[in-house]
Amino acid sequence: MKVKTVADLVVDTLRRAGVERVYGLPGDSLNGLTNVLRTSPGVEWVHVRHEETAAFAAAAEAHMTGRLAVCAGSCGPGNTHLINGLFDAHRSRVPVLAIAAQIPSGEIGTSYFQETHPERLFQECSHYCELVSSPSQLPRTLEIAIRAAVGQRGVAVVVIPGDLLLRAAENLDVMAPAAALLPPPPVVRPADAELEALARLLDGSGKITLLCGRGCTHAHPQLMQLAEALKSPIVHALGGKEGVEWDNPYDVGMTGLIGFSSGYQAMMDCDALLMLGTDFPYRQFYPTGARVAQVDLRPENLGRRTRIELGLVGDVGPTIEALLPRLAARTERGHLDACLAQYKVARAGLDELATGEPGRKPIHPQHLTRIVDEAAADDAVFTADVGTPTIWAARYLTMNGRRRLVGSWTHGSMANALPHAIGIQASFPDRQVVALCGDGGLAMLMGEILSLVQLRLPVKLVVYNNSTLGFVQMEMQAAGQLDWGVDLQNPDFAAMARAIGLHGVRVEDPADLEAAVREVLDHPGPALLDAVTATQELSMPPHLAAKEAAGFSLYTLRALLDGRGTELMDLAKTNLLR
Ligand SMILES: Cc1ncc(C[n+]2csc(CCOP(=O)(O)OP(=O)(O)O)c2C)c(N)n1
Ligand SMILES: [Mg+2]
Repeated sequence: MKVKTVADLVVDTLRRAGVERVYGLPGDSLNGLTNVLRTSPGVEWVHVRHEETAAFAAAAEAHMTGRLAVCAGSCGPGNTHLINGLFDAHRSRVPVLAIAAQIPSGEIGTSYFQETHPERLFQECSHYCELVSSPSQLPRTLEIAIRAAVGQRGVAVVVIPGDLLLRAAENLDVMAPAAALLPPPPVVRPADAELEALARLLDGSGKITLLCGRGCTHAHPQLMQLAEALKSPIVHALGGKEGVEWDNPYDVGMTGLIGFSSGYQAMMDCDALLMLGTDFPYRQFYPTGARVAQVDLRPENLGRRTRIELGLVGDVGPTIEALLPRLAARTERGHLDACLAQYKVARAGLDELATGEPGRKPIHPQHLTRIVDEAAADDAVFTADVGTPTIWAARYLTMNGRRRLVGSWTHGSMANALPHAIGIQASFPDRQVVALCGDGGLAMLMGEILSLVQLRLPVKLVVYNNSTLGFVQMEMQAAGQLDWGVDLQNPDFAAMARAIGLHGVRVEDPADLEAAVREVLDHPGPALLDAVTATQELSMPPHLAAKEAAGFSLYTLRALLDGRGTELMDLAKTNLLR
């Protein structure tokens, strides 16, 4: 009988944990593992071109399924490349296990070729991060890592020297059965006394607004009941969009730098703000005069963004269920109706921007996103690059409880859309996956377009080809600086895609936009839409602070002094003369 190696044991354990694929790139130190994956049924090796993609892909798979996803990198640079994607996974609180191969065990500490110390490097982006030094250590170390990633929802890293992977496995009798490997999520609700205190705070307050984040994802029905009982408008943070915005008669939009004025106003005009499953970070968008209560599963999140009067530890759904019977139902809906009316105005203003006139180039990104939204499948999965594609996704994609939206909302890393899409399409081969890519973001991990063809992943890439690092350009302008160092000299992305083996379409005229979008979305294989969009598109915060307004006039003055009148005309034409 074949002797079980440590690598066999790793793959066995992954299979027991329900893992179906490992994203990565091989290397000498990882060969023991890839060699087992080559022949083992049930766990697939997904070969990408950059390890950062492997980590992003695993993060997106974990986001979609809620289950453990796995990536792997070879020693030194191979696993160092994982780091940014692991930060994204960890900060998005999705369960990802990273297997970081290490140099030969006998060489550790000698400054050997490719030597790094992943057990130190990955500390900050993981709940658990350990070096395996002997075969007898492996079963428990790997199982602890899996439980940490799943139970605490985040990243765990197991560092294994390449030679160890090839050694005979020991200590197999300690291995946990499948049922004992994955900690099931508990039901967490606050104690009765705290629920009473929250009910008293709410009953004693006039206008109440709810701020909802990603912690509300599975609590849609309870949230509707709470908003009805309190007659409260619901504002959401970006992480809440997937789970909160759809089929929601209390929705008044988002707040924050990329939100709408109505979301901002609903927060500012309330007497009490109830934060539910959100760690929305921007302090300047919280009300100053309101009483604030917060419910979060993680105690460390309580009160760290704004001063709170009451903080409760609990899951949003069960907490609302336990709270509802303690609340006095209201009939007065003045605050809710005023916020809904403002939302209607804000929404109409945004919808007005999502249009284009035939023959009038360039295409507005809002128009592009609206058409993509209309043409995409009822259960499409969208990813959006950090940069302005995130803004357009937040404002123009319609969620419905079946569609999903994945992004780098917390870590805020560029270049996430394509690698996230790879993880989603690999794990959901039959769903339509649409990546909204910046031209800067796409270029950053552009090698992965090759993976779409090689792995036969029919991802649809929509490129917002605005020839600039647009979001940063806008930040510079808002700070009163001249935008500088943001220009992108781009190829014809559609021609490039065709050369690689994708279906590529370039569109410049709004008249051709809808047909182009449908052509790309309807294509059975991977496809890319190169949409030439406006370079100077403003996406102002919902409430332009005096500081930013002053910044803009300063920018205008500087640009004129710098002889950049044409660019200013473009900015005015794009944003004012529409
Ligand atoms: C890895 C990384 N580098 C830099 C940044 C800072 N940054 C945020 S958005 C952005 C520009 C994105 O440009 P592009 O992808 O072209 O999208 P656009 O905003 O133009 O639509 C930059 C440089 C970041 N968030 N992540
Ligand atoms: Mg750009």
